[in-house]
Amino acid sequence: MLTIYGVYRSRASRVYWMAEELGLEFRSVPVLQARRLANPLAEEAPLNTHSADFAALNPMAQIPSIRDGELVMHESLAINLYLARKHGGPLSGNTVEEDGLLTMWTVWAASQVEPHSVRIVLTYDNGLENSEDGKQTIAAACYGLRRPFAALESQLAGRQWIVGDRFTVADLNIAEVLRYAQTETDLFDAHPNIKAWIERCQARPAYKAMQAARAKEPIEV
Ligand SMILES: N[C@@H](CCC(=O)N[C@@H](CS)C(=O)NCC(=O)O)C(=O)O
Repeated sequence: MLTIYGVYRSRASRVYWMAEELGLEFRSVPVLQARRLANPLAEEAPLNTHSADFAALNPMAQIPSIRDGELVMHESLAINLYLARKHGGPLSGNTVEEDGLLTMWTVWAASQVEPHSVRIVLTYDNGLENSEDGKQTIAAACYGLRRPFAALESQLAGRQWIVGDRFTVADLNIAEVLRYAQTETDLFDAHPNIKAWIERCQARPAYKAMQAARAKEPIEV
């Protein structure tokens, strides 16, 4: 059975959403971000990204990781590409060419979008969104997102989904990376194709199931 290491309040959310989409049975092993703990190396600390047991599994010291049979994998977006390819169906590529496009859009999300969107969500996580520094960070991140938003807005012109005519792993991966910027409603209002598309993605039952599980997880640890 697939094992997912992580918590819903982390980038593991992407993998939990994917597992729901594919209807996979999975086991979840809670691993917290070390930064959320006062003393992650304390003997009584819950399993976290700095724990020796987790380091033995993932030397990158980040969540999520998965174990699937003999395979151990890290990197949320790559894990989702693997799960899509392994389990097939509409979320994966129908052809080698489609597969190439799913990879292209995923790499684009990781390299062009996430460095900016993550700065926004971390500013909110740290409660700094109303501070001068926080406002500047968010403004700079929105500026960095202008080209990626323009590119995605044009890709979605006249289409419902990013690759092919159906929801795929590319939609899921990009929607999760863009979720980190969703507090910036002006940005989404200025890009109606993206706004409607992310609403379609987030209306999916599997997304809602992931969010329901996430809501049950404590914020304070
Ligand atoms: N590119 C990696 C990034 C993983 C990552 O940064 N995960 C964060 C949680 S969202 C983490 O584990 N941080 C370690 C920590 O805060 O101690 C992925 O997408 O899986």
